[in-house]
Formats: sequence, structure tokens, C-alpha cells
Amino acid sequence: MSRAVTVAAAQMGPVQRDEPRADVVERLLTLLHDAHALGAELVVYPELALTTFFPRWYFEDERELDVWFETEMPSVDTKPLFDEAARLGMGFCLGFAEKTADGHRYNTQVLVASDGHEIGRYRKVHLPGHAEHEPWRAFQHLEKRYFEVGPDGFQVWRAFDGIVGMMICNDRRWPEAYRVLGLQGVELVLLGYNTPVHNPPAPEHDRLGDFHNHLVMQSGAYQNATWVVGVAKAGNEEGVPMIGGSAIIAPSGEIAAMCTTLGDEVAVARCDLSQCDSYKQTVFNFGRHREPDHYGRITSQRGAEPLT
Ligand code: CDT
Repeated sequence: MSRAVTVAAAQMGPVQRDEPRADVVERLLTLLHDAHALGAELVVYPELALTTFFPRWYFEDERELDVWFETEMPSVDTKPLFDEAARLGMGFCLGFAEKTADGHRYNTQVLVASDGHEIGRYRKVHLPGHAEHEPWRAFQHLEKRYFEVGPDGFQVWRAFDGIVGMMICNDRRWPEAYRVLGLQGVELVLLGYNTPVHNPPAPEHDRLGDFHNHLVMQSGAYQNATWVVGVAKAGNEEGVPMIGGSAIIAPSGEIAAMCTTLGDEVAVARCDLSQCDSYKQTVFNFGRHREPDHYGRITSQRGAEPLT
């Protein structure tokens, strides 16, 4: 039996440092309406969608850092998005910087149902970059300083007539993230990203950013028999060019829809979750073909231990 959900990848162009949250939410509402007009039932927004990608700067003062974090969701500024999505009967997934009541900071994505209730939250596990100021870089990537590793790992939720999981940006480069979701039967992975074109420690990779983006999401989708929806904040943000290429990827690994600009844009695809079944039952029938006795190093070891 077919189980289809029409999904919109709501890519954003850059958000500049002084852009007020309320203005950003206006942009999110425009994307929501565009997605609705195209028949979408679920809209996926980027990582840290409400602000510029602030980990590119070093803040010594805690109060300077706090301005980028939300202490409640919905917040006053995002309430209009929650209200309008519920009025239209649309679900959405939104990335934001979260500061909890007990002072923990996470890079978080919230999944909201079509009636406006919160289905679940995912807090980013694979934090890229560095924890100390590194002045030699053209820009910083201080996620390891500003966020804690999400404590809840990779969970799934029954939603949108299927099994939904989330990850955030750098997580998409790690096969373990998809596989932990795959082992819970995931059928739809939602993820936002902010990926600079330039990677200061490895500038020789810069020309490959778009290729690697699709490579990891397409292989993650295929090898785990799931749809993957990856959504960028793209374009030139505060002088730092970011890749676009937001895409909706089928369990075959094929791209079903993709953004073609570096600005605010929606790409929509009808995601038939039952298309996962033939992969889950045959080539990626985990119960039949996996050999976990031979995978011990995956969890017993962190770094590579090359043969000497
Ligand atoms: N936001 C985020 O996680 N960005 C990282 C940059 C790493 S540089 C290769 C990403 O994986 O896209």
C-alpha cells in the first residue's frame, strides 16, 4: 500500500548578522506559503535557520553568545510560524540554537506536527570544527565550543504515516548516523545544513563541496533504504560563501527534487514511504544480511588504529 507525504525542502539564502528574528520568520512564512501552494504537507528548514551561522565568530563574553540562542520554542518570534503552519495543516522541521532551562546549549532541530504539537527534538551529535579560537582561519567554526553533544542520540518517531528520524549538517557525513536510524526502520530522514564552500584546514576539498554533500546523502539514503531531505542555508553569509544543493533523495539514492539557486527557494517531492520496503526487504534486509559480530570496532573504538 502506498504511503506518500509531499515534502518541501525550504532552502534559505543567507541570514545576515543584524537581521532580526521576526524578519527571518517572515521569510520562513513565505517559504511555507510557497510550499503549501505546491501541495506540501511537511516543510523542512535549514540548520540554525533563525540566525546567521554564528559559530563563525569567537565570543568571549557569555552574554554575546546568549543572543543567538532560544530559551523557548515556540518563542515570541517563531509563534507566527507555528500558528500559520497549524492553520494550513502543515508540519515542519526547524533548526535553532537551544539553551535549556538548566543552561545546556545544543544545536537542535524540532519536528512539529500538522496540528502544531511538537513531535520531537533532535540535538546534534557530530559537532564539527574546534573549541578554541584559531586566528589563522579566515573564519572560525566553533561548534565544539558553543554546543554540547546531543545526549539523546539518533531517535525515530512515528509521524506523517511513517518512521521519521533527524540529523543535522555534519551528521550527514557519518554512516553511523544513518545506520542507527536505519536499524530503527527509518523511512524519512530530515536534516538541515550550513556548509561553507571553504574548509580552512583542507582548502583542497573546496571544489568538491557540492559533490560530497550529495554523495553522503545519496549513499545514506540508499544504504539504509530511506528518503533523505537535506536543506541548506546557502549563499554569501557575512562574506562566507555557503553551498546550496538542497535535495530530496529517494531510497534508490536518486535525487527526486533539488534547489537550483543559492537563495530562498522550495523544492518539492511526493515521497512515497512504501518505496523503502523493497530495499528493506531485499538488498538491505538487515536481519538477514548484516553481520554485527564483525562490526565491534564501530563502537569499541573512536579513532583509527592503523597497523604498524
Ligand atoms: N554546520 C556544519 O556542521 N558544517 C559542517 C562543516 C564542516 S567542513 C567539512 C558540515 O559538515 O557541513
